[in-house]
Amino acid sequence: MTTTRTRVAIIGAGPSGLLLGALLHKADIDHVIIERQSPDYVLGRIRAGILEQVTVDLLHEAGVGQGVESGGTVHHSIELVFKNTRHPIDVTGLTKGKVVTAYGQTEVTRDLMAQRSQLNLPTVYEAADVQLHDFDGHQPSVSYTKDGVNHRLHCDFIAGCDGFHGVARASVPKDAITEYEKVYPFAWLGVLADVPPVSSHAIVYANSERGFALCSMRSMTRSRYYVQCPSSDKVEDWSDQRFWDEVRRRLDPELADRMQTGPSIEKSMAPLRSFVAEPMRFGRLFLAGDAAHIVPPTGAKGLNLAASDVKYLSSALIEHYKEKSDAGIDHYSQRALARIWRAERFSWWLTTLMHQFPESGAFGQRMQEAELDYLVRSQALSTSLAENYVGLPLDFG
Ligand code: RFL
Ligand code: PHB
Repeated sequence: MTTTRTRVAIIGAGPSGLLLGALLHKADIDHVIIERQSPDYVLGRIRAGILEQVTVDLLHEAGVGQGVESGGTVHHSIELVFKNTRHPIDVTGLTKGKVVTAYGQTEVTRDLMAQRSQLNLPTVYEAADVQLHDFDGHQPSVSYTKDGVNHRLHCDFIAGCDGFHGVARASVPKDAITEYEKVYPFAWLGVLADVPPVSSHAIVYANSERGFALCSMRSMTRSRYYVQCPSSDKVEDWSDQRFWDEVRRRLDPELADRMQTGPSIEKSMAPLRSFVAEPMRFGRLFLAGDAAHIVPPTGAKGLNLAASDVKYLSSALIEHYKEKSDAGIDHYSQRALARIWRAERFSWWLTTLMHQFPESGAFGQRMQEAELDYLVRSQALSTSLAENYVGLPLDFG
């Protein structure tokens, strides 16, 4: 058994853990990241694609803004398709100049990983049997096994950045945590392909009687598409041909005609869920990102919420070490949850508006179409969509 010490033990090397590590490093606060998987496995998970300005600013603050600066594509609008017709929403015009940036989670993760290895910051990959100890007391620690050797890492604080299925939230006694959850009765099937995006200036969100479809991008030569499908479907049920045919049927005729298709380089299913755990602090343990909350991906908020949690948490830890004040630590949970619930509402609303719900039938479809008709004609509703899409400021009243 080896024994070491650090100030902050971070569980999980997804975007939350890596970004927290980068911000702590900038403030000279030593930390170790412990990750269950290998770097290649982490990079192989294709997920988010849209970054709010708050997230882009944080990447710059963390010293990894170069990638998004050169490889990201700024979007000023989104396109809503319903009743086979496309309607642009002028997001920038409705939000006094705000934008979002198309830049993949894989790229964000790769940039953060590259910085860590360049700076030689400690990351333990392929750590097995990770366990959290004594976070309710004064001497927390994390134990794990690597290559058959047992290790124990003593620390001041533990940051649980280990995603929805991680060990951190599961280590909290059941009576100390309240969980709120909604599971949707469908999933998204996603395909990544090396074809130019059908719309490079805006993400396309399509409501159709056959279900939801989304056209997104990773670069001018790489696209990401999704279709709503039954949760019971398997990836093997969907040949590339079936997938592309289905996307086409859910778009307006012009986009359907213009869309270029090609062999998938990744294809995966994602269940849709809304979830919040309260609180997000338990003594010397903090939860951040998907470890504490999940949004359905429709609103593109998951990674962005992870980034805002990490901003609040890193500021709180920096305040603790530099200013000897625990005010930030004491307010972390409340501050993060206020923004999280707003994003939960937006993601739930957009999911409900855009997807086919098996139980609501033709009446439900007409209600969605009436709301979408109203939305694209109403400055008030379009503004509400736009201001939530670009993301709330870190400190909103
Ligand atoms: P992650 O990315 O799940 O990383 C957690 C890490 O912890 C590791 N881990 C452990 N490590 C040690 N010990 C254990 N016991 C561990 N258990 C787990 C895991 O291996 C992993 O490396 O969580 P994090 O860092 O909080 O990041 C959250 C984001 O990944 C997530 O919110 C987004 O991907 C959500 N999301 C989107 N968010 C956006 O902001 N914009 C988007 O456009 C967007 N699109 C999406 C999405 C998520 C999707 N899926 C697949 C759910 C599109 C999709 C399809
Ligand atoms: C993506 O590019 O993966 C993406 C974009 C927008 C969303 C969800 C996912 O709302």
